[in-house]
Amino acid sequence: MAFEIGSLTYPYDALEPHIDTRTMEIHHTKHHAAYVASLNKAIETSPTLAGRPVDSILREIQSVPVDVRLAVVNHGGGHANHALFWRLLGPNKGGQPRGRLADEINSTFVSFQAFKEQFTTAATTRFGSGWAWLCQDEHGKLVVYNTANQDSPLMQGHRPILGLDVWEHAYYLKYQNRRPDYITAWWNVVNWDMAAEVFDSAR
Ligand code: MN3
Repeated sequence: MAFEIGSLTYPYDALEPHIDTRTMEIHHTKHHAAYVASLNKAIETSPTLAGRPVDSILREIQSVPVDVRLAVVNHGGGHANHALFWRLLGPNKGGQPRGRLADEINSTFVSFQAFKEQFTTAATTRFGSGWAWLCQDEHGKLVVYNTANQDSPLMQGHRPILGLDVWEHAYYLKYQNRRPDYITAWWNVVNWDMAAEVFDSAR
């Protein structure tokens, strides 16, 4: 069973004006689709990986055959990262998390505002292409950082709770060189209920 990009739970224009329709469409049907196609191609030659969820493959990246490992890091990471990214967006979202995730953010980062600043810095200062993350580390503690390219936090035993794609393809059509404006806009479409669900499912 080959990997698929899946469909979004909202239309491409649902995140306007924060993330524009054309960017959403190209990002999903071209960029995400390309990662999935390349991942499927890599896995074709490694039957031991077939049928396994991508998250599980990334968690055990050291057991992936060396000849396809880099392809799986890049394209498997690309698939897993984007699949999570779409789930964590939605129209009329933003605001702040509630419940256990909110409590954990407050106790770890002092306040939601302080967390938001730390995350924004991680997203702004990622040089070149990559992602900003809120993750649970191997001890279950919340951590904020960024990764290069499509490197998934799953590869270091972390569980991503919230991820922001800061590759230029994610924002260039609307924001050009203004990554900070894209980051500011993105906070308005974060689906915190979904992030809380991801967080709670990690227990
Ligand atoms: Mn992307």
